[in-house]
Amino acid sequence: MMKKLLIATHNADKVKEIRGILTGLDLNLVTLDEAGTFPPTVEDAPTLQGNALKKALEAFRATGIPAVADDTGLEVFYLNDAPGVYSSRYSGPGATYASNRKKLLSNLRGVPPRRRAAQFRCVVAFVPAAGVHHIFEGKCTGVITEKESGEGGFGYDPLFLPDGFAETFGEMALDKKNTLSHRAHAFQAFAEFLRRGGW
Ligand code: ITT
Repeated sequence: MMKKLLIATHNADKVKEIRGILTGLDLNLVTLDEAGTFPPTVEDAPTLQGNALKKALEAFRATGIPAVADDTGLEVFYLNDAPGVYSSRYSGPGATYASNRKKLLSNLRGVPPRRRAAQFRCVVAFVPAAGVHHIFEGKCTGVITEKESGEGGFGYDPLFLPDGFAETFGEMALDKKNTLSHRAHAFQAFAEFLRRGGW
């Protein structure tokens, strides 16, 4: 029988990417919305790993289904790695993708391209059973552009130019982002663990 795996995120953009990365694995993927209703995880851990694990654990406890979650942060070196673990709430209560991008651009106003280096870091936590967890990590380095380009992707994508490429994640086809992104690397490591019989 196909194994059931819960994708423990409320972010539909992430679900789309994770489904794309995990295609080809013999898994029955279910989303939080399909698994029932329970309170969202309060992401109050000080690290990406802490929040990823909290999301996966709470989803597993609420549903009994083996659960995987990711917590992702954009680390801008000029800003001492901010917004980092606060990426989703960077512009304060009621933050949106657009207001977060605006705040990032304003905090980098006048900073030249060579000092705009950044990386996305994605930590994946997998809870297959009570008392067991596994952690996987992926990153993608690049530069924060001076203006938004592209309508694709989500979050900070229109401002992130991955190293070695001429288009931002916002301009890039999803299939392509899914071969080189932080999330792709982290979930490919998870997929490799599954293929080797880790679960
Ligand atoms: P869940 O916790 O339900 O998974 P979330 O959107 O809150 O959803 P995170 O805490 O990991 O997820 O989000 C961090 C923020 O970082 C997210 O809201 C986006 O603004 C941004 N982000 C995450 N992954 C990204 C990506 O691949 N490209 C661009 N921005 C991304």
